[in-house]
Amino acid sequence: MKSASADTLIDSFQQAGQGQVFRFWDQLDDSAKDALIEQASLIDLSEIDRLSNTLVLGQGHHGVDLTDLAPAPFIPLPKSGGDPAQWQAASAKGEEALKAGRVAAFTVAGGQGTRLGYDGPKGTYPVSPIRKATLFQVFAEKVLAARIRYGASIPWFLMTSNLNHEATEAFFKENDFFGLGADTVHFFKQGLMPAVDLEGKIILADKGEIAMSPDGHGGSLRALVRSGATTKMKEAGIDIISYFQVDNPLVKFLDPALIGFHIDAGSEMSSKMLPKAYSKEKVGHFCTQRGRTVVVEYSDMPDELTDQTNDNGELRYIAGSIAIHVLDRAFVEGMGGDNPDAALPFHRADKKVATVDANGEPFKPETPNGVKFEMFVFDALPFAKNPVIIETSRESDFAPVKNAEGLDSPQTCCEAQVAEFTAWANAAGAGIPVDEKGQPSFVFEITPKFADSEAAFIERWNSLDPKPEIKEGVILDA
Ligand code: UD2
Repeated sequence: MKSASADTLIDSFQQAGQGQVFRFWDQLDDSAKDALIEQASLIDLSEIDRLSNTLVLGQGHHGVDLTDLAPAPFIPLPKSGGDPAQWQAASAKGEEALKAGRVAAFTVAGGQGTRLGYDGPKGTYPVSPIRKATLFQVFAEKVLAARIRYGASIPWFLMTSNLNHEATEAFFKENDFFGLGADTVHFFKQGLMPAVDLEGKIILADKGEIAMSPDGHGGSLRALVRSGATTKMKEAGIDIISYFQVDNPLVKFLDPALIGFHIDAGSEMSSKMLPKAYSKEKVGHFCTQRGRTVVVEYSDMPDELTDQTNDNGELRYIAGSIAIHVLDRAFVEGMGGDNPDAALPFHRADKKVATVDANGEPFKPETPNGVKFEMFVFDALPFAKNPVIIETSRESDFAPVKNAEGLDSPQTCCEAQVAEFTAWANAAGAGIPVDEKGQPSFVFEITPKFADSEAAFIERWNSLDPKPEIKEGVILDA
């Protein structure tokens, strides 16, 4: 027997034209019925209706507004003409905030990592050149290094999803939280959205299961609030959140310069940019639009804009977003609450969604049969007061692992790490010969516990007597 509330719920799905969700109801046992009702109760039918009408059945370039775009201004690095004194002052201000314990680290790690073809939470992927330390371990060691440098507790928040939450927590437990202390690492799950077919009908993954998937990294704003993470931060005196993605071991999060520029400008959300390596690089584009800062994702940016050049032949839309931000906690509280005027838009992603056929038999499509809805965190920028964008350099901030081979692969990521370690060692006078790409003829590793920046390396190196020989297989650790 169905309970009255199940009846009402099924009825509301039928009224909304989504009755197909309960197509196999009579074939389900009681526990499968309960599970389906629980899943269905999480769905906001009016939201799905609105998204289907606009993004699935509606016209337009995936709903992205491309009018009145211009390239966004940014603060250049000293090497690109920025003012060294301004950068120094910003770093000093950021260091003060870090020492005062105002900053938390925050990783979005809810994605599926499908392109890499790795079956497990992406953070558990081994990336470092010799130790094969995982992404999570590298980040943990960077958090530890920052704690020591700034003498602050610096908690670390990680957003997972129903796809990897348990496995992520278990991995940290197995590794004794990499020495961070279990009570200083906080995990919470992001929200889910149902996939719909090309007619806007919610898809069943199985007879009694709706095809649900994570709601995009923009869902982190809601999830930070709903999980109580922002409350925890407030209680700990934290007002700045250092946001980064799980796939990039080079990332300088807790970056004093970014934090300092952010504070100085009275900004609510600030970001790092990289000059795009080539016009079609798969990064978002920082733009302005009617006085606001926006990011237009590469897939939404038309060729005539990505390829446009200035008189000097440089790409006009040069500023690429590499998904490194700092956000004010109070801003996140405002964006992640229930205020409909501060809600992130959803984007459409066409995907192959495994489902069941009319007889309830599993069906794996060969072409995209469904649409997933995702929010992007950079869509918070137009809501933010005084957003600041600062330049960073690829060699010291960006070498993501996204694909199994080729660009942004484990191999390119490993090379980038070795090139950075070599640059640090050579800045300290190690004299390692390199090729034109900055690669030495051998592979070695510097752990974040030994040094996490050029300045830290030089200090550490100068304190060593005798100095170790840097050669194939060497690991400079702790
Ligand atoms: C992202 C940016 C792109 C550029 C690039 C840099 C978007 C849409 N694009 O591209 O502009 O900055 O990164 O590397 O952001 N995630 C979640 N939950 C989700 C979906 C994703 O936590 O529901 C996390 C995921 O675990 C990863 C990050 O968000 O840490 C990026 O996700 P992605 O791999 O889908 O982004 P990508 O490479 O398309």
